[in-house]
Formats: sequence, C-alpha cells, structure tokens
Amino acid sequence: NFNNKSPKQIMCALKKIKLKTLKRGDIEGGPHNLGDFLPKRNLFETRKFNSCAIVASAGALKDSSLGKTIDSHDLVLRFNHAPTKGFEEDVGRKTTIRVLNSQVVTRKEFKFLESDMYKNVTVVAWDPSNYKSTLDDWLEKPEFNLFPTYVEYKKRNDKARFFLINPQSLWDLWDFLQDNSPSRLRRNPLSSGFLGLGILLPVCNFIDIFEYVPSTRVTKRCHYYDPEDNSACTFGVWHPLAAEKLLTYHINTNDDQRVFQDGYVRIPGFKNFKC
Ligand code: NCC
Repeated sequence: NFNNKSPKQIMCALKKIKLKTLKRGDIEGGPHNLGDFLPKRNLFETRKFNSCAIVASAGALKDSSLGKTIDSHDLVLRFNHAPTKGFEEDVGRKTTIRVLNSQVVTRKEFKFLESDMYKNVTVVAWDPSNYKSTLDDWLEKPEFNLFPTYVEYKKRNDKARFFLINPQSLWDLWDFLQDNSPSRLRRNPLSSGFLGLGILLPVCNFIDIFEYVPSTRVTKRCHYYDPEDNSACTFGVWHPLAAEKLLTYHINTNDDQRVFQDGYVRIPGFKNFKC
C-alpha cells in the first residue's frame, strides 16, 4: 500500500476534488470582458465516454507503434503543441481534447490563433495562480496573460469549445497529491499530464495513459516529436512529476506487461467507485 492507502481509498479521496472550469457568471466583466465570453456550461457537463486515452508527449512514444491502440479509444487527450501529423504510427491521428499551458496560448511561436492544431477540438487551458490566491488576484496577475487571446479566439468562433481551468482547482489537486505522497513537494504546479487525468476521471469509464509511467522504451529524449534530450521531462525537476507518476502507478489496474512493455497504465473512472 502506498502511504498506507489502498487504490480505492486514494480514488475516493480524489473523487472529492472537483476540478472546475470557469463559467459565465463566475466573473463579472474582468480583463477584456472575459466574463462575457466564458462558456455557459462546464466541460462535459452531460457527455460521458467509455474508453479514453491520454497521450503523454514523452520521447518513449517514438517507435512505439501505439497509434492504432490510441485511436481505438472514444476520446483522445493530447498536450500543448504535440503533433499527430507525421507521427500517426506511434501516437495516432485522433484528437478530442488538447490541454494547454498558458505559454502555448500566449507565446507567438505556437501560433495559437492561426494553427489548425487548435481548431475543431476541445481546448482546455490553464495558468497557475499563486498558492491559494483569490480569483481576482489571478485575473489581475496571471503568469502568462492568456485573457486577450482567449477573448479573441471566442470572437472569431463563438461556438468554439474553449475552457479555462479555475486556478484554485489546480491547487486543490496539488493538495491531494501532497496528501497522498510520501515526501514533501515543492509548491510548483502539477504537470499538464496529471491535470489531464483530473479532467477525465469524472467523464470516462476508464482512462489509458500512454508513456506517462515510463516503459522499457524510456529514453533521455524529452518529446517524441523533437530530438532534444532532457531526462527532467520524464522524471521532473520543477513539476512534481515523480510524485504524480508514482501515485498514478499505484492506482493503475493494468498488469506489468502492459505497463512496462506496451507502455500504458489504466485508471478506472470515478463512476467505478462507490465511496
Ligand atoms: O513537455 P510537455 O509539458 O508539453 O508535455 C506534456 C505532458 O506530457 C508528460 N510528459 C512529457 C514528456 C515526458 N518525457 N514525459 C512525460 O510524462 C507530462 O505529464 C507533461 O505534462 C506541461 O506540462 O504543460 C509541459 O509543457 C512544457 C512546454 O511549456 C510546452 O511543451 C510548450 O513548449 C514545459 N516545458 C517548458 O516550459 C520548457 C514542461 O515543463 C511542462
């Protein structure tokens, strides 16, 4: 047992955390009248899925031939600017959701408003506030100012499914990780990867996460789409990645062959737990 808690106990603790997206009415006006452009509903308020896939952007996906397995899921979640084009064999071609950090939304090099990568998919963006600071503090001082781009994107397409994570939720999820980790964590935000799991647990029957818990293909390479080496991408320095991955492995239901040879863990969605 991890930290003396069974997987079920951990899932039940996690189930109490409600990861929130910002909705119309949460903010009066706000920067660039953000409040008027927010979605009326929560992310996936009604829709449910059976099988979901999260594709970590790890270098170990290279030459994995996991593309078909990934695409066989009802929903596929990817991160930031991780491409599918040219990498279909290893990572598949289907994308339902992209979880983006605020650098990707704001920095010119990512061409957020122009690129096809962020069109016709659900976009969920996050930006960290200071630990437990208020929503107003964050609106005034986001880490990367994603509000003008958010509003511009919604002006160009008012039907676009573009959600912003409530930054207080990020720290609720962080507190959960700290409470269920054997060591003390630095107060830096979670990786987008763990956030992706938090987003999908309420809506999927099960979630397969690809190359998040590293398989025997583990490599120094950071991303499957870029030759740069950096082990910190897999094991973490700034983000509490190692703690995220240990906890994820603990709640996984796949056998070691699947996890370490094939390269994916399986996490049952919340609906499987009567707490
Ligand atoms: O690298 P990144 O992450 O975009 O990867 C997305 C998620 O995949 C998982 N991952 C990635 C690489 C790897 N070798 N192993 C993994 O398990 C992680 O769960 C990761 O969260 C981010 O989390 O948003 C992050 O974004 C990058 C970067 O901003 C974007 O890629 C845009 O260029 C951050 N890197 C830097 O800022 C230099 C990274 O720290 C976190």
